[in-house]
Amino acid sequence: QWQAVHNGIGNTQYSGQVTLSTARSGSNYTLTDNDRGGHRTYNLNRGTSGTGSLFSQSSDTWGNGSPSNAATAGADAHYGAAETWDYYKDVFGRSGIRGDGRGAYSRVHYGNNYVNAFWSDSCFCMTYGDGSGNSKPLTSMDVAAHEMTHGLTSATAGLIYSGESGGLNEATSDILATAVEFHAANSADKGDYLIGEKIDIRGNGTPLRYQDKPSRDGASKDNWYAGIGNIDVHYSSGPANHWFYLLSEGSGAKVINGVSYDSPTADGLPVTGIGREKAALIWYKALTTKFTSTTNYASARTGTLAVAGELYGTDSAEYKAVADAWAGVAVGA
Ligand code: ASN
Ligand code: ZN
Ligand code: CA
Repeated sequence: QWQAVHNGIGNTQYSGQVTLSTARSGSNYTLTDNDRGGHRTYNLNRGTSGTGSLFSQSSDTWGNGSPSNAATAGADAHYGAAETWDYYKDVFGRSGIRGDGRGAYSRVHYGNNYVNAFWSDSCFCMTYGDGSGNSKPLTSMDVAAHEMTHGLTSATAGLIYSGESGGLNEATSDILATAVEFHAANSADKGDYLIGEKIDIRGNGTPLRYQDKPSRDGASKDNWYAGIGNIDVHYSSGPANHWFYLLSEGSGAKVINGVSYDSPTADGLPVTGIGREKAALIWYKALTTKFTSTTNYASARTGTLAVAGELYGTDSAEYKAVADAWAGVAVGA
């Protein structure tokens, strides 16, 4: 059924003032995005089951930038879902997480002081806690894109969430989270190679993860080693995140959007970057055409090299950079 799309205004906590696609229902507006498969955003109001209530109000201006206003987290989540949809569509020609034109839905204000966010295949939805003190909801754009990308991985390669495939599953979510953030070109949330830099999950202002040198978080691994499959998937993601940074930007020190990076290589040899767009495209095509549920680091190398060969040729600079970046994270031939 056809419903006119309205341009609401979102006053988000993390991404400034943004445009939100909304719909009209009787005398109210709702957070329903009919530009993007009917994606809806719901308020759990600290509940932990069901959908709570669809955000609905007489004004089409949502939130005020403060977490004490319930619609603020709704605006952030609705925005993050829209930017992720647009990135998949604009860059990969993919219509939604499952490629079928259908929007997922978001639930915010899950539980009390809940410091996490998660994707669920069974509800085809993502869920966000309000964070510590219910004041740092986990609704930043990169976290939204990370969670939605778990849905994409599940619908495609199906990388099992343990062992090396689990690390690759986590890295896929971080890689596309970064790609979405840069693509959005939001002046209040500029692109970076950091994950969760807005949500202050550690309480000291540092991000959750770093892609230039994953060990900056104190736990993630920069390079592959035998046995990396035995650590938490959020740490075994390190080498693939590091590979993505090296392939995008190259090795060495660099400042991007005011953030300083320094990416060393495992073999001490330099890597020349090919740009983030090509790096993300290679990963996406490998995810959707080469990877399977049991892909490990060695087969991720093989799969991404095969994609680079198909896209750019085996004599190309891109093919060489993919190989060099894997060598740079100690994944060899
Ligand atoms: N936020 C976490 C993640 O997406 C939830 C989990 O551990 N699955 O990785
Ligand atoms: Zn994850
Ligand atoms: Ca980020």
